[in-house]
Amino acid sequence: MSAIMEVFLRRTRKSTNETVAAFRDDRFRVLRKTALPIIVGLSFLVVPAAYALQSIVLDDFESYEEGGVPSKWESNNGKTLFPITPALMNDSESFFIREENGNKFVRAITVDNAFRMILTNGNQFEWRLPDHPRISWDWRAIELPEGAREDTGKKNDTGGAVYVVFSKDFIGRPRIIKYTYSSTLPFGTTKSYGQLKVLVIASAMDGIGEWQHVERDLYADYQRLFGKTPPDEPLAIFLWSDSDTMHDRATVDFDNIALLGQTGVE
Ligand SMILES: [Ca+2]
Ligand SMILES: [Ca+2]
Repeated sequence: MSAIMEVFLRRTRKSTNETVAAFRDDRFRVLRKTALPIIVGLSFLVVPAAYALQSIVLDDFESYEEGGVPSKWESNNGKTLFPITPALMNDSESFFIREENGNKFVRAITVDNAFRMILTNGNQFEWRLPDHPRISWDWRAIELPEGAREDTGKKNDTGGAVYVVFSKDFIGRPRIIKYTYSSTLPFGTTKSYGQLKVLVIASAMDGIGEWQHVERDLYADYQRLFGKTPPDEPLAIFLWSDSDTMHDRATVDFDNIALLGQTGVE
């Protein structure tokens, strides 16, 4: 266990001492597959070769057996990381591989509980942000904790979230952007929990039950939320689900977690 991992794993399921800073921003965009904007400019045609790097597919879940668990990923107990195994799964937290129409994905289910899947930079993958400044994934909310909202501690559950852990500050607190599929808050809402910034990029207000494609410019998001340039080597990525505060349940599917180069849509 590295010191860095120990630091960010101290960030647990509940946070306090918040300040409210919710606002909307049209720059926050969720790109639905059916409405992917086509933006082709001259700059696209003259992109330097150095930027034309291939995407890093962190997981498309096709390598696993249906009904299995995503064993490439790890979970944690306090500071200790360990691979995900079927023995970790139970009635209140399960992340199993499902298949529909020939495509496999992971289904995150929590019932009055919380669970995360972790990939660590330098362990399961190698990532330099200048080379791959964007992250993308597909997700589908099946059910979300009723009434949950990320801006209120007594209701703070997120049925599905993706965390990007960037670095730690001078006293060791991890700097994180938590991208959420919110039960109640509108798209574009932000909430600051100190070094943990929550960004609502999908909302049940706009519906659930359909696959959505998400693509985020991590430089732009970090600059907006932290007011500075992000570090070159982020630490980790989590997939997350919790329903423990509302004592409810959540079911969210994840697929195609990838890091993208500069070339392409922006
Ligand atoms: Ca897949
Ligand atoms: Ca919670």
